[in-house]
Amino acid sequence: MRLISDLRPALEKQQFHLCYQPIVELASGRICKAEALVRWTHPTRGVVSPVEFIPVAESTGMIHALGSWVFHEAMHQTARWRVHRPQFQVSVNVSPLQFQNSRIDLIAWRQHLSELGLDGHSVVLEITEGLLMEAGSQVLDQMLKLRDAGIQVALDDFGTGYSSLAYLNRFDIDYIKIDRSFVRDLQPDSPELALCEGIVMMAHKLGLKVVAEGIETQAQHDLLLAASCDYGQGYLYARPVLAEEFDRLLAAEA
Ligand code: G
Ligand code: G
Ligand code: MN
Ligand code: NA
Repeated sequence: MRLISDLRPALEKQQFHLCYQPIVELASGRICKAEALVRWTHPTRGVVSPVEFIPVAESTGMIHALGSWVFHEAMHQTARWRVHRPQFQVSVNVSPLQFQNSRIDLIAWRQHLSELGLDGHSVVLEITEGLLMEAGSQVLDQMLKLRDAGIQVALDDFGTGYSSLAYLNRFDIDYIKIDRSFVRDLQPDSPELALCEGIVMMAHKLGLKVVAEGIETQAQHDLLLAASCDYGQGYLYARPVLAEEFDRLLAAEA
């Protein structure tokens, strides 16, 4: 497949960029965080989804360089947004492979944060259950070091993997992101609502905050707010947008 050979020089050729999707506080409706989502503009195919190229980047080992680039780029933006909103957080997705063999260059990441005048709380790393499932001592060790730097962790796509509940206890996690498959079918008295309510109740008892993903309708927003869910993300508020467009979203509510 051509993607493999085209992906290799893509970083150098500056073919990647980030989009940001707002995460709103459900109670106030205000944007308080953003999720960074990487995009690749292929010279002939146009914008390629990360669903297609992240697995390629993982299998070729390029995910390490790409992951570092995403982190640096996202933190650069975060520093800009925190000038006006000191509590603003940006979350970045990390591949499980970045944790294996201690491949995340924590020293470089911490140095970059301090150069930008950012504390660790500026960033949330979104990880999937797959990482925790296979977690050996190296993964745990990296997670502890990240947390020492103040970096927070969100469990992404929650509810789609196996035995999620055990991980909540074993790992130091700050946020749960309820997978959008639960949000899609939310109705009053639906099993999905019961699940969301249960997840929120459990999370709060464990001291975690909850983000619901894929909110597309006001009815879904209202049900999640009534279920005491903390934050929401989805097309109802905004699609993932370029940083300049995100600036306008922030300015519009200021
Ligand atoms: O952006 P989009 O909505 O198409 O995202 C599709 C998938 O790609 C999501 O599961 C998301 O977590 C993943 N993804 C987006 N950006 C990144 C990234 O920078 N690194 C990794 N590892 N995954 C990403
Ligand atoms: O796996 P992860 O949660 O990182 O994936 C984020 C993905 O969800 C991105 O591809 C983003 O474009 C997509 N997304 C964000 N909001 C919505 C939404 O309201 N509906 C749907 N169907 N997808 C969404
Ligand atoms: Mn995510
Ligand atoms: Na998700």
